Amino acid sequence: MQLTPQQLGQFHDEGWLFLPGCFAEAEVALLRDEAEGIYKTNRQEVWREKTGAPRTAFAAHTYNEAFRLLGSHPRLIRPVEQVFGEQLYMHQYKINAKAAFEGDVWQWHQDYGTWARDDGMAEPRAMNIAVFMDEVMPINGPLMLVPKSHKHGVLSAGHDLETTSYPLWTLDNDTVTRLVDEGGIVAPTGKPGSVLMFHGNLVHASAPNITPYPRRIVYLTLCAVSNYIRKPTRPEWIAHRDFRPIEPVADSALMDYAAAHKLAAE
Ligand SMILES: O=C(O)CCC(=O)C(=O)O
Repeated sequence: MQLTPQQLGQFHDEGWLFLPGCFAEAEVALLRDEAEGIYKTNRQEVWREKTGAPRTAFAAHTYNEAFRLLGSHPRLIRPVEQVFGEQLYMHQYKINAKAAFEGDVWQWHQDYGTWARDDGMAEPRAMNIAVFMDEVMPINGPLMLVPKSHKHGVLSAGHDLETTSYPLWTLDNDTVTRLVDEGGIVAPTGKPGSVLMFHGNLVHASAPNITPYPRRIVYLTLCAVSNYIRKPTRPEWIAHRDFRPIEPVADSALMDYAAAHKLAAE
């Protein structure tokens, strides 16, 4: 999958791009099933909300075949390679749960702020590409983005260790207000299988999910190989040290695996 010049223009100008219908229901249904299995384990990679509900599962591409195939999927890898003009490695991999009733807030932040401060990443030549596993609606805690905020570089941030179970470098209200005055806020919504990519410096957040509808999203953090992290402080399963370039699998690989999996279950 290649981005058009118009899509690349929107990404550079606005800092985000929404690509509906990238994955078929059979592919996404498999991922949902596998995610539920992972959330039920007591692996160290499964991070929980203060209530005990799953918040995120890290590094599933290293121990789960379906998520491994997604992590090397050409529909995700090729567009990001196109933006950075080089091959990519996986810096981080998360399956965020935003569980029904219990999914907690993600405060306003920039991802590259964390990658630079905690992992020693040299430049914002990495980005998150999100795959919706559930329908993301205005009511179940969609990701909110501040368009154009990526043009302001790394903003000063405080390390919030209190608000949720997960430490995050967060922005103050004045900074967010100033950026929203300029760019507004968008909250892309859509069906399972939609994909959202956004610049590492784009300011974003999401509200708690108090609805009965889970909002599970997989995030691949893809980093240009030449921009590998120099001073990691977080565990390997949060900030990976395998800097080998990702070789994309066949476009049909996830669908083939989903079909085989379904047959085996029957
Ligand atoms: O999944 C969400 O709602 C937010 C996730 C996020 O902001 C992040 O992982 O940096």
